[in-house]
Amino acid sequence: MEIIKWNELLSPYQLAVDELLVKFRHVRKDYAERGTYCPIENVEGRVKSVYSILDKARKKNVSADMITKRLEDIAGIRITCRFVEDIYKVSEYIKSRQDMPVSSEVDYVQSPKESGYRSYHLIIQYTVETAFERKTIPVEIQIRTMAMNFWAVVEHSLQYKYNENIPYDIRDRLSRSAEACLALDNEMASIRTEIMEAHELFQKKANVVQSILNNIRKLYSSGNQEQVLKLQNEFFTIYNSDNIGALQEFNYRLEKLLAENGEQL
Ligand code: 0O2
Repeated sequence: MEIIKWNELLSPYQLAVDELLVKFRHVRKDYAERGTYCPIENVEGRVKSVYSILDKARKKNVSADMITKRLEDIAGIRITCRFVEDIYKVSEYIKSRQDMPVSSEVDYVQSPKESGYRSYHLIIQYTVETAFERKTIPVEIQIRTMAMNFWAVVEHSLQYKYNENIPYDIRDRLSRSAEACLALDNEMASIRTEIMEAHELFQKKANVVQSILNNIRKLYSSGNQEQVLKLQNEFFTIYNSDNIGALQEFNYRLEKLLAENGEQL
């Protein structure tokens, strides 16, 4: 067996994680620009450290030359959602993408692990092109709610602390807190529509205010500055009234003025 060049070996995994982070963050941006609720709340990624790879390989009895064939979570993406329903929306979305072919999936949301762990796992076969090669590698995507994530992160660090032999009383409390997380997810699901509407309203307001400010700036540099100052004062009055319809109408007026001035919107 040859010496393992870990940096070279892990480089395509890092590229896969970097590319996938850009893609999922862009999905969030697309939703935000439309002012619609995004089922992805947060996305993070990592390449397993060499120490964790060796540790997992030892536990699973995988020889060094089989590591990249047998360990499918060397590259990992974690997506957190607000609601359980969103987990399934995100997983369906991933399955619909051509660049993320799914090779396996496990639903630990419907069938939690004995530990209480809940999450949706997908393994995708993702193709990267490095400077020297084209390579298809497995990437594990974990999709979970924020409540599930909170529990899993705490439990994971306890497993690490106790070398996977968590004392019975702590395991018992973890089990009860897993139930509390499940209850929280269920409660949140029951008020999902209200939360989504509030989120969308906020996003719509933020977008229209941003557009108004851009339009005022364009009018200021191209037209009658005294008139634009009056418009800015008018904007503040409308803004304080907290009426999205009035803000949209005001923005429409600004766009008309810009069009009359022959400005690009
Ligand atoms: P890390 O440090 O997060 O990477 P398999 O052969 O498929 O049964 P594998 O590969 O362990 O075995 O798959 P599994 O069980 O789906 O676990 C993959 C990852 O899910 C784990 O990676 C954890 O991140 C997470 N996970 C699974 N079970 C638990 C659990 O009971 N508690 C917590 N907190 N996380 C869990 P790693 O390599 O264990 O850890």
